Amino acid sequence: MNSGKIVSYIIQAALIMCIAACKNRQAETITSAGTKGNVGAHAVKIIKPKMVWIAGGSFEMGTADPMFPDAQPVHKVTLKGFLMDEHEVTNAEFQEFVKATNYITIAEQKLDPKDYPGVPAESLVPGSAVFTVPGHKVSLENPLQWWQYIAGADWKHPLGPNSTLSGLDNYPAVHISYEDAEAYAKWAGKRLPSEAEWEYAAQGGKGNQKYYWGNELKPGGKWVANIYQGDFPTSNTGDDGFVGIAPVKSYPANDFGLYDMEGNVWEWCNDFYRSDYYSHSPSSNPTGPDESYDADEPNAVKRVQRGGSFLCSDQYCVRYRRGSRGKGEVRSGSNNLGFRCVKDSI
Ligand SMILES: [Ca+2]
Repeated sequence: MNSGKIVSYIIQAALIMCIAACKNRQAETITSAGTKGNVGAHAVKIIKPKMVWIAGGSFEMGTADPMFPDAQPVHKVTLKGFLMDEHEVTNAEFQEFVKATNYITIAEQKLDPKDYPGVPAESLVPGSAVFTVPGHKVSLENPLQWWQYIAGADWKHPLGPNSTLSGLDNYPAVHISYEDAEAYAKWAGKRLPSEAEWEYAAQGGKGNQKYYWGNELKPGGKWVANIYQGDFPTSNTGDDGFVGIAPVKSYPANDFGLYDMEGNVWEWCNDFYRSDYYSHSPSSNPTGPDESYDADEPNAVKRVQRGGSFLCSDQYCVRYRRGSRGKGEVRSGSNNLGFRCVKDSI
């Protein structure tokens, strides 16, 4: 189960059932990297946005791995070239957008009573889903044991109302819904990637490998992505250097010069999600189906998410592996969900 489903599930189940608890309570460089900036009350060295040119070409999209039936059949896709952010949009970058536009994210907005019949309006408090380590060993069947709807959790308060962005300027912005990511992209003169663009970029020219970086989990004995080590969800060893989210560019770039295409945080794509799309996807510059459909939640409008997060491992959520797909309701977020942008040309 990925973040979007988690959130809508949580809102529909946990929020309604446990609303009282919630009441009390988140190639081609366009600009150069490493300039100084001032965010909030502290001066920091901010990694400025940089895009790389992804030359057009053809690739095999999807995976034959039986664990991912919605990523089948594997099919050839040809794409035009495009520019892509070299890393996920950071808190510092998102803050520039909010300062310029006074944008209020979905997680900061009051929930619409029409979407939650039977729940008192005063109980529909803004918030978002936060991964919370259970105090005891749990079954992996019920994500509500490690996902909590936290009132006051949003991009500025990633772990809840008492948390801040202090020291997190170069971390990916999280609790970002599709609508939030789309608004940022428009402001920045960019757009969200198609699912095909995202996968082509993530493959980095490597083709049919188990992971985007190759066939070995730890090439040369080193972790090359921020995922989860240990006994999920109670015991994260942080063997890869990070128990939670990592700053962008903490691991090596792929052969296209892109960082963290796998692990760290899920990334929104522009395509609507349908599990059967690959069976009839166009071979040239596909942009997704005309509408979404997920049999698990047929009434939810969902877009594609890709790449997995710091909570993925081979024990749970293996969707950091090459070709696997994710999905999320367009107004939902969580503290392992972010995005990056693309554009057609400078
Ligand atoms: Ca990790």
